[in-house]
Amino acid sequence: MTAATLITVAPTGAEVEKAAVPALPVTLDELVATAKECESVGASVVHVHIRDGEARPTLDPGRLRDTVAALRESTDLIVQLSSGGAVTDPEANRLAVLDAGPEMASCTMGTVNFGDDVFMNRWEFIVDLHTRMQERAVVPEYEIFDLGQLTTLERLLNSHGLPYGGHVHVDLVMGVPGGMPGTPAALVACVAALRDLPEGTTFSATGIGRTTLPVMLASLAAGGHLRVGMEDTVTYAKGQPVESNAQLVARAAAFARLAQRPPLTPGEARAMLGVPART
Ligand code: KMH
Ligand code: ZN
Repeated sequence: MTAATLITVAPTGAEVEKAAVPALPVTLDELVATAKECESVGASVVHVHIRDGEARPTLDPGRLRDTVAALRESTDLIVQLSSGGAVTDPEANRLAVLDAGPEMASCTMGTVNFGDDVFMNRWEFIVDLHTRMQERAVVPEYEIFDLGQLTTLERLLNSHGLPYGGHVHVDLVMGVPGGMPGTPAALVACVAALRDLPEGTTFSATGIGRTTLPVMLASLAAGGHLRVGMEDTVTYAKGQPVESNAQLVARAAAFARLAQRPPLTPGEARAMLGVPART
């Protein structure tokens, strides 16, 4: 059983609309303020999607660079940029995310239906992303939306080698309409499949929408880590909108402490994930 808990906050995402959820952080100032609050209550990684001046998702290279710099200056959080972007983002723009110099980036292990859309991740694109991360010293977090994507990860590592840093960390994104369900049974099936990945592989899990709590509790029980945030859920409890990302991180940290697995600090998280210490 892992001794402590990595808590990742995914504060914004690409799908939730600011107009519908005013508490969603979309400007750089809002994102930095959110990140600081989340760090203070137990987050050690921030999974970042950014928005443009009209709060629409964007992969604008200048904005991404400014975001990485601002988060590094204001927090000690590990900055993980999303290479998934929005379902409409072209592959070239998603690859170019790495040019912004993040410590980590997400790397999704396959195509999945995504509500009424399709989140495209061709094999050749996955290989390109993985090898560019190796070359640029970016530590991946492998995003898993369905069980078979763990087999794709095994294929990737066998054919193209370990990620930069040598440690394999996966994030189970559960409960997306079109992907695996956000249930303890599905999580246990994924945990069983992790046995085919390199020794020491770690996992986080997040449940979309109302699957947040069962996935969080199942992950803690199975020795996993946690991702929470308004990218994944905007309802705290029935009829109660999420007030802030920090509210979700504080709840995750409280559950982690109850499980006798308190939150990792960012420094401890870097050591676990193979991300170089900050100098
Ligand atoms: N917005 C989704 C289409 C990632 O960040 O890498 C993709 C996503 C995964 O959120
Ligand atoms: Zn994301």
